[in-house]
Amino acid sequence: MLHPLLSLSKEVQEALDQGKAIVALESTIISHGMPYPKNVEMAEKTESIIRQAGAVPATIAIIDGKFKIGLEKEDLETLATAKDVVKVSRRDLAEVIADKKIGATTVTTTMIGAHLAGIKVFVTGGIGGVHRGYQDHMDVSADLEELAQTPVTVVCAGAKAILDLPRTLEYLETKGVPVVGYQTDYLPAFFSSTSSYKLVSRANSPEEIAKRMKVSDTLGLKGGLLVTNPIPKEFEIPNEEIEKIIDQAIADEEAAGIKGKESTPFLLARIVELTEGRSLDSNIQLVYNNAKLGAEIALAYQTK
Ligand code: PSU
Ligand code: MN
Repeated sequence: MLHPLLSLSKEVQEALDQGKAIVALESTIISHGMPYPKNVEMAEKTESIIRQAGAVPATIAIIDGKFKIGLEKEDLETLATAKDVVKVSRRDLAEVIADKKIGATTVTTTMIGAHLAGIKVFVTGGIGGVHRGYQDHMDVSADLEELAQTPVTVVCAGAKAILDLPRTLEYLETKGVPVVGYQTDYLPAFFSSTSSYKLVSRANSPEEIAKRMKVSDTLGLKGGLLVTNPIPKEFEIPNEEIEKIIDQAIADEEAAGIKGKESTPFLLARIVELTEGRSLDSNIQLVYNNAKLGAEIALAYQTK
């Protein structure tokens, strides 16, 4: 029986029926994470990379009072261009569905939707985390709590230095979330393929990750697994270079008095402006790289 608040595309429904590998994708990255028209190009190409790898993409959003799992081209265009798209985190979910507003799902709500639909793997660019200056404002993304309570594997390129990376790792440790370096021993830092923060977990193949997911299922552990996949070297922006830009973006944010859910979208947009689009190209490339790995993990999980 289909969940009353889910609406599945034909492609996703068939994939579920046939036990095919499926990869969930978020929509906040489209509506609040990148400018038009690169956002919609990125969304379409990410889906096609997942199909080419032999899995089925399922981009998720809130449309017409339901979790829509698997979007049409028009839905992507709407999310990429409409001005009234709500950024939906866990606390906003019931309201946006009840009021039939159009909502873009963050990492948190994409995990919730994927789990309701029975999808185990989700690909994004970067997760939210503990923001810098936490001791003053206590801004911690709900993404970290979701990773602690929803059993979906999230593939990302680590976290940006707009966040406090060591505190983010500590938080995830406390919450029991495995943070796996994909073919690396150090936390990838989004635009940069590495950082000085050592991880305690590494995997060298999609099969290894799929095996850990199965064990986690069998144990009945409630949280997800966070796979951190370094941006390919040719697209990275060196740490020293991006650090200055991030410091500037955070200073601009403080000057503008931006807080709460507006913070991450503001910083992402400001970094794109300050790098004259270079950060956007890196951001898009790391999503493509994650899409390929996510599809491989979903396939390995499905065949075990
Ligand atoms: N980090 C990025 N790009 C993004 C986001 C984070 O590099 O688009 C989005 C994701 O949807 C993530 C959300 O779940 O921002 C986190 O927002 P907040 O910090 O308000 O929890
Ligand atoms: Mn926040």
